[in-house]
This record gives sequence, structure tokens and C-alpha cells, in this order.
Amino acid sequence: MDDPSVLRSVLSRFSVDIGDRPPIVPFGRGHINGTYLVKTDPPTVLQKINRAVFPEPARVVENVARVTAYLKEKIALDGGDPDRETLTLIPARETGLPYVLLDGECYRLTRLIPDAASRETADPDALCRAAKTFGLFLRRLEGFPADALREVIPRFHDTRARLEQLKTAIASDPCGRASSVSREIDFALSRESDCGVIVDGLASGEIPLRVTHNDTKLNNFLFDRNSGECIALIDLDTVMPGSLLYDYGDALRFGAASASEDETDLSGVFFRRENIAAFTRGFLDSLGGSLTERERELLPFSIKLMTLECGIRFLTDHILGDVYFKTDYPGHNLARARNQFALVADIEPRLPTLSLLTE
Ligand code: ADP
Ligand code: GN1
Ligand code: MG
Repeated sequence: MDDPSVLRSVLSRFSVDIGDRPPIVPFGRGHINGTYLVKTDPPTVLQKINRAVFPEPARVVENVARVTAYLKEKIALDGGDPDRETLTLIPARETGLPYVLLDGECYRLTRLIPDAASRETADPDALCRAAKTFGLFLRRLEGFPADALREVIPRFHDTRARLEQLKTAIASDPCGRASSVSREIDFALSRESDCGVIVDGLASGEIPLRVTHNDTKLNNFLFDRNSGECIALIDLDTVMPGSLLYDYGDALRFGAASASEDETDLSGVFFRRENIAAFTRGFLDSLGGSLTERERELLPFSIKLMTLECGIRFLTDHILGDVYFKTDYPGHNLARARNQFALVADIEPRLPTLSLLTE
């Protein structure tokens, strides 16, 4: 946890009534930012943006401000609740900016979306609901001027570039870990020909470039605690032009896995067909009409590719000494990589039968 006195000092710079020393507690299970629930009245969420991941953190928050302002207009036009269906950034008291800079760090404050929670696991019904929320999110962003967004992490979902980053990590091997993970390295390298499929489709125009979320894992969706409805897709740091195939694949990489992302008993790690079917149903109901033939055809493959990409990223981070994703114990990233590769191995022979779900 960050120094609470620093967090308090940051908090006092936002335009919020902080009352009498509200408790500040770590919140959520994200792998990137420092996230704290602040028990102001009403409650807020304070985040320290991860500078190792986002070299220009203020640009990240500016993107989020643009996206949420646009979404709020669309939500209001649809008769929805703009304060509930997307994030609300609280400006800094003196500057009016959506962030506070202190000692080289960048912080933002959002309103806690009340009576809502993210989930680490989901049944088919919840996944179908999440898919509809995702579809709505993409449709609402259809007219958003993509050139207004900074590319905060260049080539974020470029699986070929991710494989190149793995090769570079192996070559530099700063912690001497590469030789102990040769099986995992071989697993990734032997799938090199898969890595370019979506990026090549984007480059040729066969796959449309859209404004996408780029981090649609289940715990970035919020569900209403009472009704179970899925109400919002949050964690908007990576909203950038991309392919919806990566979003579809990422949602299922996590939401259709039989076990958590870091489960080490790989005998119980596989994709649940009923979860894939439910998310796909919600997704096609919501967006099916706007998919191209090629996008539809690549839906099952994108689950595999996104899972492979994530495994490659975890493996790369393990080799580099755990410098990107937050870890809870030594070897955590390697456990995650093995888990993702087990999922890839599970889905590969099943791709033809999964295609039936997308027809
Ligand atoms: P990270 O980039 O580290 O994943 P997130 O922005 O996803 O950070 O926040 C981490 C978690 O905190 C989310 O998964 C969600 O559970 C919770 N969270 C973040 N912001 C809010 C909010 N405004 N309202 C409710 N929950 C939130
Ligand atoms: C990170 O921020 P979070 O925890 O929602 C990562 C995603 C990975 C995911 C793997 C900005 O997501 O790309 O798929 O971990 N976010 C960033 O769990 O790198
Ligand atoms: Mg998150």
C-alpha cells in the first residue's frame, strides 16, 4: 500500500468533501494501478496510475475524461443513468484537471459506482449480461473521434510485437530465468504463425479498426448487487483504436476459464463451453449486425489468440523480473503464463466445434 499520508495529501487536492479523515483501503484486484476505496460520503475511488506501464499517465486520464464525457452524453440520450453506467472523474480543486500530480506520480479520483461489484468468476447468465454491456459500450463509442485519443501503450494488442518482446527478453535474460522456462518459451514460439492473424487483418482492412476497450476481463465489468444486471464496463485506461476481436477474446479468456488466471493445478484448467456460448449469444445479439464475415469467422480463434498473447506477456514479465504486472509471490507471473498456455492447449483442438456457436 502507498503511504497513507501521501494519499491523504493527494485526496485533499481533489474537489471533494473529505470530512473527517475518511478511511482509505486497498480495493479491487487489478494488476496495474494502485486502487483505494476512500470512505468519503459518498464514497470515492482513488487511483495511482502505474508509471511503469503508462509512461505518460496524465495522457491516460485525459483519454478517460474524453471517453467518459462522450459516453455520458450517449447514455443520457438512451435514457440511461450517466452516473451509473460509466465512470465519473472528480476534478482537482485548483486546476480543474481530472488528475493530481505529486512527486512525479499521477492520481485520479472517481465516484464509487454504488451498490455494484466486479466479479472474478461468472455463470453463463452473468456472461451473457456482460456481453450486452460490452456491445452497448462499443455501439455508444461508434461515433467517437478516434484521433482524439492518445495511443497510451503503442501496439498494446499486437500479438506479433508481443512475441518479439518475448524474444528480446530471452536474449537479454536479465535475471537468468530463461533457461528454466524453455518449455514455456517453446510453446509460445511454436505458435508464431498465429500471432499476426488479427494485426494483418487490421492492416489489410479485412478487419475494421474500431474504438475498442482493450481490457475486457471480467473484473472490469460492474454488476448491480441487487438485480445482478451488468451495469458498466470500467477500467477505461486502454480505450484506443483496435479490433473488437481482442475484446471478445479477452472477455472469454478470463470469463470462460474454469479456474482463476493463476490456478496452478492445471488439470482443472479448461474453457467452459457453456460460458463461451452465453457470452457469444449476448455479443451477437448486441453487435452481430455490424460484424464483418471475417470478424465472425475469427471469433473462436480470437479466444485462443488473446489467451496466448496474455501468456506471452506473463512469461515475458517473468523473464524480465516481474516489472509490469503486480505479483503476490515469486513465480506468480510464471504460474499465470502456464495457466494461460494450458487454456490455449485446451482450446486448440476445440476450435472447429466452437465455430458452430458463432453461426
Ligand atoms: P487496474 O487497471 O489496476 O485493473 P481498475 O481501474 O480496473 O484498475 O480498478 C481495479 C478494481 O477496482 C476494478 O476491478 C473494480 O473492482 C474496482 N473499481 C475501480 N473503480 C471503481 C469505481 N469507480 N466504482 C466501483 N468499483 C471500482
Ligand atoms: C491487466 O488492469 P487489469 O488488471 O484490468 C492488463 C491487461 C491484461 C490483464 C491480465 C494495462 O489488466 O492487458 O490482460 O492484466 N492491463 C494492462 O489479467 O496492461
Ligand atoms: Mg482492471
